[in-house]
Amino acid sequence: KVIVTGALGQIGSELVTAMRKQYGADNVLATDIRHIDHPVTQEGPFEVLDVMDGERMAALAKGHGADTMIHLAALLSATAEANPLLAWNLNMGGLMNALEVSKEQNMQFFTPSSIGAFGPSTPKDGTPQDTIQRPTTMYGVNKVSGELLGDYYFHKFGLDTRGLRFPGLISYEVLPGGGTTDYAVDIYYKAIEEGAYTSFINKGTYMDMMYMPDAIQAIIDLMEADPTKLVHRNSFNVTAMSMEPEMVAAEIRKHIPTFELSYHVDPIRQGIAESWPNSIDASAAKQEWGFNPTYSLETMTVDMLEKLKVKLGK
Ligand code: VAH
Repeated sequence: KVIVTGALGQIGSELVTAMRKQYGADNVLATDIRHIDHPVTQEGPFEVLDVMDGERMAALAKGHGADTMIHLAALLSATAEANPLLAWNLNMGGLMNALEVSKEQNMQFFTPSSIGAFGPSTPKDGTPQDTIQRPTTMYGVNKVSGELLGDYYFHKFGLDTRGLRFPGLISYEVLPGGGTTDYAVDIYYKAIEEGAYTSFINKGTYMDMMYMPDAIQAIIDLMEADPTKLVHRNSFNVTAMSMEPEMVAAEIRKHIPTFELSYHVDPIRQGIAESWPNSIDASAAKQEWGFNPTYSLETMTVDMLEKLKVKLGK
């Protein structure tokens, strides 16, 4: 039985649906800071939860009889950079509550890290699983702290904590909120809506990306992995592709030949992007629990454009 925080977010909205299909709807309690009409709130148990309220989190987990905590509620990189103190309090306060509740109720624990956990002094190409992590963003500080806390609760209390350093995630269900990699989602929406996109990330800026179905499968595969095989825990590098805006545009033009890409670089998010790796190495995830992404830039583009045409009624 699973409890999910941030269940209405970009990852949560799809993970809840997938887990309800796999484990039974009633076994997955979705929570988020507010209620909206959505399959996540309509197709299984849902409760309003502010992750800063540890008491209510503990009560909801206990009432549900949860044995697994999926903690997704957080502010993403650009939002965190604009509100660093709020980001520290929410990202770390929420995480500590989720770790403490999981420890008290002996739950298996998952929370995402990010390529944002790396910084300018990290090797940018083929970024190793174990390497220097001195991020220069508040989000990155949150993610490195989160990784260290996850390993601490594992070594100190035996809590079964596991995590993934996600690249930019691309999906058509729920928009990411306030991320740096969001250009790679926006570009597909605008390609359908306007046939053109003005990117806030500059050409030639490489970042790791992955299609959401692969991210969801990676969470489920990691959580079901044989713990005796895990050398690492918080958190595994995972990625499916390394790309920059021109590459996405070229792929879109195979379907919309007149698609135009222009640039209006946002110095804040460009700065964040340039502090992150170009391409990380996911071999530890592949070796320790069989990580195996299935979508490439080409097949992701076909699926994104197809699904968005329907979603946007074009
Ligand atoms: C962000 N989408 O842009 C998130 C993610 C690696 C990127 O952490 O902040």
